[in-house]
Amino acid sequence: MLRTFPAILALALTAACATSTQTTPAPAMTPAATETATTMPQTETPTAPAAPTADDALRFVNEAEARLATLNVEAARAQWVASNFITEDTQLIAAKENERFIGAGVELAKEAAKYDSLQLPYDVRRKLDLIKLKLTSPGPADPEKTAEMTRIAADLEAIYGAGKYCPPGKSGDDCLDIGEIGKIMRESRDPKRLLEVWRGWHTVSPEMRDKYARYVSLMNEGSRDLGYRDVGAMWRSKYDMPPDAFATEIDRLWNQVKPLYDSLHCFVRSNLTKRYGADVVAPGKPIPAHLFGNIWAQEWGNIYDVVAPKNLPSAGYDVTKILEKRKDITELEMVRIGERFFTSLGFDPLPKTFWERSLFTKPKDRDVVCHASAWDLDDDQDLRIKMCIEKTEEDLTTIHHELGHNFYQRAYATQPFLYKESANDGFHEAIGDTIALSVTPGYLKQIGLIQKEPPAAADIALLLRDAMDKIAFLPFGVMMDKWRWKVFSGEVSPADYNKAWWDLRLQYQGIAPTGARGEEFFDAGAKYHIPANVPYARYFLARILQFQFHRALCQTAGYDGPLNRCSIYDNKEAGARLAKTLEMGASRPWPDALEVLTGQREMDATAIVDYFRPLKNWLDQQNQGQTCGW
Ligand code: X8Z
Ligand code: ZN
Repeated sequence: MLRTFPAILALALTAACATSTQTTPAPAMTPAATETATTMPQTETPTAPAAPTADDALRFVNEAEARLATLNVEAARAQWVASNFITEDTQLIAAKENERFIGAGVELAKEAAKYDSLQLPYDVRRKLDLIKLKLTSPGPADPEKTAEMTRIAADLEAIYGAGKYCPPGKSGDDCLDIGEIGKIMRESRDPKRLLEVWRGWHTVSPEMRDKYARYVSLMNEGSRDLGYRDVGAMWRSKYDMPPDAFATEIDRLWNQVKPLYDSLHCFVRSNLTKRYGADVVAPGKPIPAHLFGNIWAQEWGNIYDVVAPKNLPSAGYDVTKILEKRKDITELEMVRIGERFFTSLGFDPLPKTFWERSLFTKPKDRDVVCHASAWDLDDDQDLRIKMCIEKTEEDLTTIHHELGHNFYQRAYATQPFLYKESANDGFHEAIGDTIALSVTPGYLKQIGLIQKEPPAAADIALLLRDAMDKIAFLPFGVMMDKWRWKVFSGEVSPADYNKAWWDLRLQYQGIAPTGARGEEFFDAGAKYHIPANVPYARYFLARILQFQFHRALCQTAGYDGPLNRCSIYDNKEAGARLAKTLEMGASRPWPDALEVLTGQREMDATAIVDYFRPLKNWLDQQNQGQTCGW
């Protein structure tokens, strides 16, 4: 989505802005001196344009900030409507607004580069850098090409949003949308049915293939105009470090957690073999992609029941079953539960308009983009989520995730427009998840969802259930952008899109499709963030960061015990520390924000590794005698 507005989006900017018709510089940014006619050359002969000065830079930044802020709000509103009512017209309107935004973004990014060699005050320099990096999909200099690019972008997202699998001979209501597909993946244990539905969903994306290839080429053209090697290099430049250093950073963090993933993979595979037989899940081989309870095999918690040993002391409750039974807990009430966690930390309740304007459940009468997102429509108080909530544990977690975006947006609402962003995009994705880590058995008991807290002996079961979501996700979080980086750089050409996709799925996740997946398919396109062009390294970073945040906030709360039992619910000290970090927005490089929250200046996977250490030891015992790997 957006590109800007929804915290997940990507096309243009990333936060919506305030009322935004301001055109005058904010007082703090007024030029120190104004050039007058007497300082201009007094000659008739044509001269080279005067070299830009620090005052020019300041004036430019102020004007650019005001202009982007205005366009951002307009594009956000058009995008909101387009995602809530998928029609030809709403797509065209959204594409048009996006085109205006991108046109301005490109123009301003080029202009910003003119000040590269000047010595400037901190805020002016930082804002110039942010202007240069604001776009996720930079448009080519030719306005017609930018128009084409934004139409393709709207089209791709609409194809995904309206996508359905129609079984042979079926049509209309008998076709399955992503919500129905998700339910079958979650609940069915019939490998034939799972494979059919898995293949069914992947019929949605082949029509995206040519459009996507063109989209990539147009974005690349735009990125080169701005001085980047390709769009991937531009995306990797957004982390206050050189792009190659960022790629190395991802590899470093991945190598810290890989042993944990390998142990989990080994354990899950041997139990899937027990369940489905060696002819379906072959020992020592990659695991078939359709058996994980999730259409993308990105989180595996839904098949916990298939892999957990019967003799393992259990947690004794199942949040999905509790939600199904509790008629008083509606989808809206699930959002209220999430909100109450934030208010317990000291944050203000969400505004009335949040409840009036959000989309909480799937409308019966129209296509909407159901992929969950959080929006900031006016860079101030008009916050919303858009979700097709189902009464499951997974969606309760996602609600916390989305609200994390909204509370972040509100915390930085007092910053100037260009700082209305997270410290880095991994921070935005990590906040709600950090809160969800505090949804412990103790907390569930406190809010009356369960009656009894499970004993310490249930910790392995609890950790295993968590790891099947959190640890299983990590290689998926890495490979998504590894694929795009290769596509953007040209290392992978359109003729090899699918091959490269499955090579990376194999290399990182140890999974494989059942049956050949040739180039007539475009399996990457069956994952929302590819057609929606949302960068994905952020989610990998968020998985690492959220444990680092959780550890630090639990320390702040004075907690001393196993981290999987720590909840910061109702702790105002932890809330204040979190709020202080969120309020900074993007005003400082991310290590500064990380230091405020955790005391550390580096992203550090030891928190997630320590959290799961007892499970890792247990898994390694279980795996004895197995041949792990693939
Ligand atoms: O896209 C999301 C959020 C919106 S930012 C629902 N997530 C990633 C995904 O679904 O693939 C959250 C976890 C990873
Ligand atoms: Zn998110």
